[in-house]
Amino acid sequence: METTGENPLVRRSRSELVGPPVFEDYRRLSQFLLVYKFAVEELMTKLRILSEEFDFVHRHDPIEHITHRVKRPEAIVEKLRRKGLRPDLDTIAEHLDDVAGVRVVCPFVSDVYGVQEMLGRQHDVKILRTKDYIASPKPNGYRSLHLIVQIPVFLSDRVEHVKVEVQMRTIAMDFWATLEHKLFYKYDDQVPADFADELASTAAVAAQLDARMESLHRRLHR
Ligand code: 0O2
Repeated sequence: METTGENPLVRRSRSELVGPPVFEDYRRLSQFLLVYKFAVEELMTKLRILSEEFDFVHRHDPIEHITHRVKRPEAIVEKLRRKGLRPDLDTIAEHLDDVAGVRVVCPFVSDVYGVQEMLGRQHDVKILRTKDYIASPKPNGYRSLHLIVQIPVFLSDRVEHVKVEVQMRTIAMDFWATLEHKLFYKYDDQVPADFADELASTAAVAAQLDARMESLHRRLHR
C-alpha cells in the first residue's frame, strides 16, 4: 500500500497498522470492504446456479466464464481523487458504483441479454442502472452491457444493500476490451487518430464475428 501524507485511507502502510487509532482505521476499512466481498460471492452463486440450471434444461450454457474483484483501497482512493470526492466511507458507498465488480463472459450476444433478464427476474436483485454499450458502442468501439445491481447482504446484526457493477459481454467483446485496456485505456495522451481508427475497425471485426457466430448458433439450435 502506498503511503501519502493526506489521505486517511492510504496514509499508513499496512505494516504500520499497529496501535489503537491506526488499527481502528484499518479495521473499519476492512469491515467496509468485507460487505462488498460478500455481495460478490452472493452474485457469483446466483450466476453459477443460472448457468448450471439453464445448461441442464436447455443444453446450452449461457455463461462461458465469470471473473470478479473488489477494488483495492489504492484504486478506490485514486478514483475518489479523479472524481474530486471526499475520501471517506460514506462517500465511497454513495458515489462509487464499482467497488465490487463481476464480469460475465457469454458465448453469444443473445446470452448476454438472456442472463440480464434472468438476473432482473430475481426478487432480491434490484437493477439500479443499465448502460448498453452493445446497442450503442462507445466511440472507440467498446461494447459491453453494464448493470449496477443492488443486493441484500445479511449480516449478524443488520442487512446491507450493496451495489455491484456487472459487466456482461461476449468472448469477442472480452478479447477486444482486454487488449484495448492493455494498449490504450486510460492512455494519458490523446490517442493518435490513425490508431483510434484502427482500433474502431478491430471492434467492428469483433462485432461481425459475434453476428456470424450467433447466426450459426441459431441455425443449429432452431
Ligand atoms: P478499470 O480500470 O477497468 O476498473 P465510473 O467511472 O464507473 O463512475 P463510467 O465511466 O460512466 O463511470 O462507467 P462505465 O462507462 O460504465 O465504465 C466502467 C468500467 O467499464 C470501466 O471501469 C472499465 O472497466 C470498463 N470500460 C468502460 N469503457 C471502456 C473502454 O473503452 N475500454 C475498456 N477496455 N474498458 C472500458 P474503470 O474504473 O474506468 O476502469
